Amino acid sequence: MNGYNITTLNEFIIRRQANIPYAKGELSNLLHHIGIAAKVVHKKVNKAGLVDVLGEAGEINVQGESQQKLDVFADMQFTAALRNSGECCGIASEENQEIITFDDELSLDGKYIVCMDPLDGSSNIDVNVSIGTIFSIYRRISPRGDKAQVVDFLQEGNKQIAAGYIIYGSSTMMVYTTGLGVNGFTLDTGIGEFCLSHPNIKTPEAGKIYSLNEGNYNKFPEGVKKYIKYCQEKDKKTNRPYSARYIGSLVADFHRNLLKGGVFIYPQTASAPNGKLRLLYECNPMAFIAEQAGGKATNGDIKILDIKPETLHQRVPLYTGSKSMVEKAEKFLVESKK
Ligand code: P6P
Repeated sequence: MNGYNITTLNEFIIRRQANIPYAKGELSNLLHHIGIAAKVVHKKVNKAGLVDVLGEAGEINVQGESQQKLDVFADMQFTAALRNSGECCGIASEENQEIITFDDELSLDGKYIVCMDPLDGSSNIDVNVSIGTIFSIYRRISPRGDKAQVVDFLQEGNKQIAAGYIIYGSSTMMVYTTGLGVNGFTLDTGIGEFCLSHPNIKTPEAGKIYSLNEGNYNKFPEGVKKYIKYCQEKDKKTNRPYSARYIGSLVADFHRNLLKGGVFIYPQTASAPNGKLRLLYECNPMAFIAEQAGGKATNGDIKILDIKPETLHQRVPLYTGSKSMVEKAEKFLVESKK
């Protein structure tokens, strides 16, 4: 703590490192570099309306989606920061079909790999809606000194060492966990530091917000349709139905529900049996955070963190948020299958 009664992200990381036996500072250094890239991307996102970064970069990413210029910029910034840290030997990014391996000597000896969505929700950039960066950190499996292998990235989510997101919204926040709870840091642009603003976040056991794209209603499983109707019924205690909130930006929808309580669902549909969201760099990091905050995250059946990934860009259905709300939705799914 400095004289101004502020705990910066770096102070927090270093203090927490002291609590982790045998921690030699590699993870701290990696998180520090992620923080640097977050500040650089914040600056660009914040000016998106002014500087010529709107509009498409003309490229198509592995999702078959046109890449917005900020997507490309964010991917480059986080890739550079992770390479510069010397702690990371490779990354899997939404923006690249294959893994990226870092071949310099320092990075080859790196202990960690990172899965990331450098700018999630980028279709919202041009309309000034909150967007985000999502990251997930694992210890590598392949021998240090060798190039990173795909096997390093196909680990269950319960093997994550750390996970977090940066939300570029009315303020820019970094929220992350290393398995010792969830903490949120707000960027103070006056001093250029992420400052601890949301210590030890716990998501409410129950909430009043349900969040999913009801435009897909006709394609939803019967159980999801029944859960939506349940949310719309009058609640006996408050005599009012739940509120429907859906921004269409995972980080923004997840963050609101994390703080206020609620459930976010991106279910399987007839046309997309595995839903839309990616296991490695969207669902696993969010699931780690949700569970660390006392919430829950499943694919409607099993815990997201227990799913063994088969491919880098694998999709899974996602039901996450307040524990009792996720379990209620799961109950409707089970009953509809009977
Ligand atoms: P839909 C953004 O493209 C994204 O990947 C997530 O951020 C968001 O939750 C989801 O897709 C929105 O998808 O089909 O509702 O527009």
